[in-house]
Amino acid sequence: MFNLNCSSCSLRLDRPLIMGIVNVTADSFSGDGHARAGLDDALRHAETLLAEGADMLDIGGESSRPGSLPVPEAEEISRVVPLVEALRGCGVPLSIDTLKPAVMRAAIAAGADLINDIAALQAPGALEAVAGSKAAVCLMHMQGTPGTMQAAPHYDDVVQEIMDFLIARVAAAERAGIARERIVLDPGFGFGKSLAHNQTLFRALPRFRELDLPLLVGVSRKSMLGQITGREVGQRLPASIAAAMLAAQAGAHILRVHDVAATKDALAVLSALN
Ligand code: 8Y4
Repeated sequence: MFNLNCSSCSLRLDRPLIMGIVNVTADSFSGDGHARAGLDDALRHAETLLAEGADMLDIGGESSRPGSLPVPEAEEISRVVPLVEALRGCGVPLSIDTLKPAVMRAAIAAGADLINDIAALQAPGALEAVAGSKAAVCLMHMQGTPGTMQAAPHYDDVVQEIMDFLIARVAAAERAGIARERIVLDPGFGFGKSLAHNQTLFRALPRFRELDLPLLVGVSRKSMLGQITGREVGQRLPASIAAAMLAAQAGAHILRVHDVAATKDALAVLSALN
């Protein structure tokens, strides 16, 4: 059984945990022209996910979706830090989805427990930002960058290359002073991968357990599920649940999902009937 050491917590990973996704965007305008604070929307959404039984929250101030553009560092900090301040003490660990060291430092100072970095701490200063704290980190594989990664993904051996990458990033993290007890790994579904790559990777999930670290899997609503079902993003709940349950059966320790209540029910059935 794995234990994950976060800033203020030691997470038991003896059953699949649900990480609920909270995106905080720029202040938007509602249909009637009134300003609606991105922060208020995000806070209400976080409270819904907590009521639904999320085991942790993943707060993101920059979209990592294919084709998305970077957000300036100061803007990302001004989106994420107030949310961390408002949610710290909510009873579950707070994860921050960022690849920027300055955002990591600010979020950790505000009370974040885990850094979820789709670039696996490769940005200059990122290893040091986490090493100088007690936060946990999720090291994810991505080929390319969010802007271009889906253009022409290529691998000779997708499973081996991703395992080798993750092994190298764990070594770099340990050299920087991040203990293994603080590390989670993620093959990064959809990040520079064709449907065939995602399928090969998914079927190989049991092999990632050989790395002897906890695994996080994020497939919720992703385009691979759209390719399989022909459904638009808003109609991918059944597909997301099926994929999350398969990931749980394959040994995933943390499931990153949009739909916490549905995932929680499905996990209850999985655990009661398998
Ligand atoms: C609809 C909604 C379609 C969202 C696509 C998406 C992962 C992650 C993302 C993941 C880890 C996303 C930040 C992509 N995916 N972090 N982040 N693992 N660790 N796309 O798989 O949700 S964002």
